[in-house]
Amino acid sequence: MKKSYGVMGGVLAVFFAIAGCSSDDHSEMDHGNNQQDEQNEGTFEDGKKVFNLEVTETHWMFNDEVMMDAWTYNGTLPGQEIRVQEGDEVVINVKNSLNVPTALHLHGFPVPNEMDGVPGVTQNAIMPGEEFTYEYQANVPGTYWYHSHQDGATQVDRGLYGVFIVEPVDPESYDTDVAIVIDEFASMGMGMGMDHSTMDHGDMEHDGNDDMSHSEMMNEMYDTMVINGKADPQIESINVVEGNRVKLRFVNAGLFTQVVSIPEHSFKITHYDGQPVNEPDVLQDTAFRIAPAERYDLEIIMDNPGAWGIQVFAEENQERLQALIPLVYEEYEDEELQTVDSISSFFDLTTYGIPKELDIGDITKEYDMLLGSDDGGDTFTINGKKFPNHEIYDVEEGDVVKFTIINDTDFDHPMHLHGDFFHVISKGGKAIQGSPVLKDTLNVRPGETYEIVFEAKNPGNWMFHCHEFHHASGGMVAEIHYEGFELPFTPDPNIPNMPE
Ligand SMILES: [Cu+2]
Repeated sequence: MKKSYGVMGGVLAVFFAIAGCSSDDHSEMDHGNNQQDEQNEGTFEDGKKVFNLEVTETHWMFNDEVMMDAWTYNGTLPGQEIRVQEGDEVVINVKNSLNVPTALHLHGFPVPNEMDGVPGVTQNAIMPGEEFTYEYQANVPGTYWYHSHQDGATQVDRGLYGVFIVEPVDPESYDTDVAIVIDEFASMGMGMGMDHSTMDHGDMEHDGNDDMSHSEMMNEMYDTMVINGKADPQIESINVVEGNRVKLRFVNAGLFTQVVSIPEHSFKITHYDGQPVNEPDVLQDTAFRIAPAERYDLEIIMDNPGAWGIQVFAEENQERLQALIPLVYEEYEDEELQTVDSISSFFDLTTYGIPKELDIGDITKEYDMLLGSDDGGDTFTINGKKFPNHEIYDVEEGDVVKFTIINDTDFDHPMHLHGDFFHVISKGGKAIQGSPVLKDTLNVRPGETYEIVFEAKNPGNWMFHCHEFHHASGGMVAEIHYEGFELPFTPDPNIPNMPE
């Protein structure tokens, strides 16, 4: 199968050489009946919803040929989806059965600081054989994800992630409501699994690849797109019936900015990072970018029967990282997947939806966040500083804090603030024209400038870092410190905490 794409008037050829997309290869995923198998049901104890996650090494097959000695939660990749109801008291017991320390971060969800799961910042890492209990109240509905925050460049890459969904008290009804978790795998030494610790930033400077930039190396290594833990031709099919109302929750758990396009159906983007868009417009023939750690919820009415392939490809590594996610109507199971011929436009969150007044106070503090790189891609800085001698932004509870984020590098930086959402108020000096944009992760592309505002109402020490983990381990980490906040734990010098 070969397709060419005209992108924004330019000529850009993308070759989809996806072998065996005939339907006999479609794995069946009946979301009506089998969802139970994919969810961690948890148990009710003392009025709380309790989930147990054991972190183990697991022999994981992406398809019949590509495998990895993965690190997993309860033996699956991704970890089983955790779904709770708004208002639930949630308890997650994490048992570390690896031989390295780990920790669990609930990404995007505003947790109490001591539950944030960041080793060295909010807790000591969970040592091998040890357990840690996380407890939260699920009071903000949305699509989130959980992942390790210890040595993320190794641990998340190796499979330590899963989806966490908080259903609103009054949920909309969908015939299918499914998460699509995008990731990528470096299959070098196919069939052997790869020692991802070789991707560790420190090693790279000493392994004789000095003439190769970090991003070039990344593009060389990562060659397998992984969707919900599976690679072509075993990417699971989303099976639908004409007239269905479908909710797709896209989550990027990987390291590349991905482009997603929905073929021959109109759709709405209803949520950014789990938070609702005000009066979303109907989109068609519009691809959207999803950067590492971002989430986009889509609503699609199934009104065009066929066997469709939702396209996903890494913008900077199209040759190697591309996939089709089968979206197949009943009666079309045996057909070859059809996909879009060209991408005519890209989604723009600055003009999407309808404006609505923001209920935030006057700005009390302003900070700059200059994203830099001294050497073109090996070390990364914020305001010229790099972890562990990083920028600390001081705030007081009640502050309304504006950050001006400027990307002075050649790379995308999906910047993630822990502990709270922020409002994106302008891009390139121009105010947001559409719906308010409330996010926890904002992809700042080369040359871009954004202003964001957050209300300081969740005391703690919170990381604010790039979610391309290699950039974080290369230094792109800052912290927000609330005045007067006392560290909720005593750092143990014998525990190798690696928050970045
Ligand atoms: Cu970055």
